[in-house]
Amino acid sequence: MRKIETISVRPVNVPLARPIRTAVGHLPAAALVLIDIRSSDGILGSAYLFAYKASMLKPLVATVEAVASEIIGHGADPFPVSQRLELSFRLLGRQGLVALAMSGIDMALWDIAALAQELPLARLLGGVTLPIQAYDSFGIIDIEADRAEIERSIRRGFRGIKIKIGGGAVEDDVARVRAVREIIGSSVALMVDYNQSLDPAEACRRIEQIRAFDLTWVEEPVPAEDLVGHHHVRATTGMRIQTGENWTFPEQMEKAIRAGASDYAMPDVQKIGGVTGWIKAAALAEAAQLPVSSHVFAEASAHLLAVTPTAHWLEWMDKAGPLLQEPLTVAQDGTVTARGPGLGIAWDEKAVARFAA
Ligand code: SMN
Ligand code: MG
Repeated sequence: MRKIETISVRPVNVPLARPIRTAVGHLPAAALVLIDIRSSDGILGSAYLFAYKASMLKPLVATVEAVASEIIGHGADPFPVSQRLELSFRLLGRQGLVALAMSGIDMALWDIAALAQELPLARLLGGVTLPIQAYDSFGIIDIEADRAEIERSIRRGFRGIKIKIGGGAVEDDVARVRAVREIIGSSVALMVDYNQSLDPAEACRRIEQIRAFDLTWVEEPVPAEDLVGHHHVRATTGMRIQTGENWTFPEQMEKAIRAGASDYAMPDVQKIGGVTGWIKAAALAEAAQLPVSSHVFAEASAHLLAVTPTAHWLEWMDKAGPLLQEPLTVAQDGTVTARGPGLGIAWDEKAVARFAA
């Protein structure tokens, strides 16, 4: 049986081509934790986690190492490992950094499983690597300073653009949405993301002000855990609501579906439980007829959306690209096709050393 021999966990801080401004905080760089699992037959499975804040790198590294200590020397098959860890952490609870650690280890183990067969993950899961339509994801934009970058995204072939809004006056939201709609024209999809910054009444008020701009979705208008609030905004405004990046494991997705919280689903592979969690989430979405989009993690998400029955959009917000020997790319038609074998993650160790935190 293939066993888990060693697990290496390394923090890096990767400068972002576009720092991410959101209504609830700004991210100047991508604080990532790299996970490398070596199996007893010498296969190296790699994945990464996004810590959001540099201050969380140290605790996240420590948490991944603590969770990993429970499985060193055990079998490397992802499904029994996920079951073992679920039981082992049932008393503490699988949330927060523990959930991220489990998801990251799961992704690296699936990378090993696919590399062992010399297959792209999507093929190991019974699919093929497919071109997935992608939207270019911006933060809160500065209309003049970011105009050229948005025009460049359209020239690169993106057929969707997302901007973050909120955090200021509704007039600022309207000005930004109007400007982007004018820049991209009527045939390119436009999504907005409030990053949980409003209460339901204010969300309804603001949506009335921006709904004229043909929005594909309004994302996380209220706090992620406020499922009743999400449903209220959806039912009151009739606007298509997107949520899911903060669902921890499929259980939270199921609760959101039951609450009628959204029209779409966007699980985040580092919170939904890795590849193992995503497979379950894709089945829940199909049963509920919810189109599924990804949240960051383009490398793993491109494989997973290729085997997601209701696949919708891939979010393009490149974080790990500068660390990879062969970064993922966007085709001229605005699609992203997963790279293999495995997850398609092989580190450029010189770059990793340069950005070591
Ligand atoms: C987001 C992504 C990455 C960092 C902060 C915020 C955002 C999104 O919620 O959906 O792009
Ligand atoms: Mg979001």
